[in-house]
Amino acid sequence: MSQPTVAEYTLTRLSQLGIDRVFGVPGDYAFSVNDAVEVVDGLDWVACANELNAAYAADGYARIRGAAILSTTYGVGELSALNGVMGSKAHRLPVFHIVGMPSERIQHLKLITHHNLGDTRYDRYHDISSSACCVSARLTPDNCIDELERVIREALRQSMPAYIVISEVNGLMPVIGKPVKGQPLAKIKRQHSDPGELAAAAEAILTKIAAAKHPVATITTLTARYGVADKAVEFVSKANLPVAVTSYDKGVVDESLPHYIGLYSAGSSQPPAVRDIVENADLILDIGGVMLTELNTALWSAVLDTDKAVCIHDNWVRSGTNVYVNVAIGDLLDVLTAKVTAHARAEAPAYGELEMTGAPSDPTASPNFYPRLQRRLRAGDTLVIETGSCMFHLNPMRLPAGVGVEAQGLWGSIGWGTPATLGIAMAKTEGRTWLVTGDGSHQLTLNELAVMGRYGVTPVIFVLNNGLYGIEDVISERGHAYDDLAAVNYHLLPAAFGCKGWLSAKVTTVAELEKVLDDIDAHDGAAYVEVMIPNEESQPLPDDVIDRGYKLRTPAPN
Ligand SMILES: Cc1ncc(C[n+]2csc(CCOP(=O)(O)OP(=O)(O)O)c2C)c(N)n1
Ligand SMILES: [Mg+2]
Repeated sequence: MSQPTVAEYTLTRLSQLGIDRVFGVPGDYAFSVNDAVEVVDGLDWVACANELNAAYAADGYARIRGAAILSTTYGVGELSALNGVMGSKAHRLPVFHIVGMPSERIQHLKLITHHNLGDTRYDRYHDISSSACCVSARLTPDNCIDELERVIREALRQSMPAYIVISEVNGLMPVIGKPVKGQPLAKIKRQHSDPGELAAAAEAILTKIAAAKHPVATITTLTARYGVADKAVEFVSKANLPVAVTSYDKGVVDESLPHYIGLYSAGSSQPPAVRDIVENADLILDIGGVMLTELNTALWSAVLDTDKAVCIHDNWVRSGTNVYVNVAIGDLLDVLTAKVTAHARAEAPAYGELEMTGAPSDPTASPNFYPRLQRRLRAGDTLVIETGSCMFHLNPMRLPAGVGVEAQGLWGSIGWGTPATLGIAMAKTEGRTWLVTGDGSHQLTLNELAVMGRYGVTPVIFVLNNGLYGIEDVISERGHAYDDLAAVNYHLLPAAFGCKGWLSAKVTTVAELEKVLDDIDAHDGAAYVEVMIPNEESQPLPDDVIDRGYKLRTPAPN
């Protein structure tokens, strides 16, 4: 068999991880990559509406499959994708960003071509794009096989994006050397531990658990990124520890588990008793490393004693002032699970469904929308939560058994949710993908609906139409014109974008909402619902909330 080209080999090798789509926008410098997608077995091209959307879609896909491929062109394409790729870095997702660039013949002759700044410097974007990644490589026929092994290993070890540059001419040349046949992601050991540090960390943690009277565990999304979320749950189940998650980690634990006590969000914990359980615990076993951002701690109102916490990070552990390094999170969970014994555990506080409110003729509003949504989610479904007011309703809401969540609670780039829903829905093999997005966020990336329609993706989308950047209106005090949005007839968009077989509706009353939810239950396809939400919900707010939000009170110095 003849040798594959650099572009073909790169895509083949990455697809062996279990990736079956390439999200991107074509470009003449990237044609070798674009063409290769058409000939590599098991890979399909997803033609996104723009590179930022493609990056968000790849991010969503990587959340479900563990890794993703993004393909853009030189300069204009890769730079447009940058916000999305940086978000994947923040959220620890191995997205392989493959960029086509002008050929070395052009570069050596110092010719000026399009997407260049006119100065014949062809390396200008490398540092910018690679800063959104943890590893980068410029592939040639000679280095391709070795370099790809290095790039894949590092991206998986750090669970972050990788930047891969292939020039037009190199992309079409055969690789030199013996191609490597890779393994699916689930079979790859991504990190290795130092045996002495691993044993010492495990011993220290087991001793602390045995001595604790009121221990509590937290599990974060980092465990899912390394494919060890199930191990974390197995460990806390065997140890019989109560488990809380933060907003940032919503959905990483099945919320129907008996060990699950609820959302820890300092002063906004749900149920509220979770705050005391976590803050008064004599041991907080933090599996994955909780993010102490303002959004995750009700504006830094958390009172967590780090002396009482043991933090298990991706490859290191902190227990009080002891730090253990080169301890892989998966290895540690294996040792802990094998050795831990069950602890006595108090009954979890009551944490039921949201209360049903609203008469049939009442206008739709948050208090009557969320309880109805909650009761429609089913095991196997994924709920995508966009940044905006909806997260303050959805994060405290208890998820039905077997429902997962994806959100962008750290990077928080509005517009992420719609294309991420495309990627998530394409990556999932069962269950529905539900998106809840504000209208303002949706406006940034709603052209991705056409892509969903084209590829037959069937999400259920709720666009909350309050005519405002509502959450910003909350923070920026009331009534600023810059928070007002153009009036869009959202429910007409699926038809305009050519989405066939989509159920589409606008709901203004509780009766209409209930009817559309019944219709969605009975409909085996995509649905798009514009839900009218009164803009008064965003204001007026108590002055102290505005004050805390707007002035972004920073934590007091220690
Ligand atoms: C890319 C980007 N631009 C701007 C912001 C600032 N921002 C955060 S939330 C938000 C408004 C969201 O409005 P909408 O989606 O309508 O949700 P609502 O709160 O009204 O329900 C804005 C502009 C951001 N986070 N990301
Ligand atoms: Mg809005």
